[in-house]
Amino acid sequence: MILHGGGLVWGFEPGRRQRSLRRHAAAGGRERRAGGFVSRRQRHYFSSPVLPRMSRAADRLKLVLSHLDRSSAAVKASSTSAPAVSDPRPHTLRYTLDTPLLTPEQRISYEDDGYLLIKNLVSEEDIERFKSEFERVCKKQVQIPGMVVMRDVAISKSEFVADQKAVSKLQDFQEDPELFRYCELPQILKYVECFTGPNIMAMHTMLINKPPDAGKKTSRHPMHQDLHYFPFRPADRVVCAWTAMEKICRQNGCLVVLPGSHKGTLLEHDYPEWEGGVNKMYHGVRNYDPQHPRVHLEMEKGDTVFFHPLLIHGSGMNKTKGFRKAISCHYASANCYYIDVKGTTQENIEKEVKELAEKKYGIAENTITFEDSWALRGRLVRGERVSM
Ligand SMILES: O=C(O)CCC(=O)C(=O)O
Repeated sequence: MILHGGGLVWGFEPGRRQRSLRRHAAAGGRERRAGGFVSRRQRHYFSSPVLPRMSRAADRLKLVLSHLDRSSAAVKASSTSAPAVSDPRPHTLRYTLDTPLLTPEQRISYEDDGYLLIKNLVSEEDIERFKSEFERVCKKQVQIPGMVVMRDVAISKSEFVADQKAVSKLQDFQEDPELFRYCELPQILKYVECFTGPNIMAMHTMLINKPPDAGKKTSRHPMHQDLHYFPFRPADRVVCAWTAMEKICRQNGCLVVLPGSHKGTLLEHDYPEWEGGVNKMYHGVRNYDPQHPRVHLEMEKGDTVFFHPLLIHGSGMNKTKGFRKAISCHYASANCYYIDVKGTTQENIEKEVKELAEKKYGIAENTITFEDSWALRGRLVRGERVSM
């Protein structure tokens, strides 16, 4: 799209594009989902491998949309609240795929910022069911093979009660049919597909029960990139879905993201040197720009954020007396491939994961690889298990 002589003109079919944008605006974005807004030609435009002037075009499209008369509900429902980090270089649309679901604004938002927040995606009823199952696990009424029940470093050393209040996270719930329903929710998968493509593996599952901070700031999650934990690529075909199980705000420790950081590389991670201690496996990114703009993702129950595995993110301290719950799954395209992390910044996490897996499965040293530990956990949720 080129702003030309004060008017809005696309590189092709200018008049049609202009009318189309206005129609879209008048319909508050809904027309897009019916397939009417993005024509086949426009879809082709968005999927072209090289899009010169894309950065400028993206900014201009945002500007135009923000000036058109759109209903505020549509804006809230379709986009993120993050300010875009603008990249002056021309670049390709590489992080999102050509599917009919995402609006142009949503695609551009994910491309620029590395995350996309969708309001009200998971129902109250489903969330209550996940909460009930979480309680059953905490009370040991169900035992799930392979599931890791983690405790906050401050709480596990105290005299804290032995029910769900002692549990800060469930990890690897892929064998729990009730919790795993989250990973198979069609409304989640239809978004996931926009990043992974049609063959989808659920690779990593978590239910996070961030406890009230016991005064040592250990309820914080250090800033990190999830790719640090994953020996599979390409990173752009991996995405996390993270759903708020209640209202999540700065007080109870919402997610904090550095928009645009997904465009960087995987950085070195290690345990942060926190006075009060740090939770097991909570590695933090070593060197990132402390001046990089931050966005606190305040979310309502059922809201879901999808984010790229290179996006630098973490979560704050829970300063309330309640537990802050969220459920998440990392998905990867089943066409991804495993890499050898020897000689890379991921060696430290490989070592730790292998040791943990050996302990968990009661097996001898060096009988399980980093790759095995993921291949064992991964479950196909849609399409065909090609290479994962
Ligand atoms: O839910 C949170 O507090 C942060 C979770 C997170 O970033 C992670 O486990 O990778």
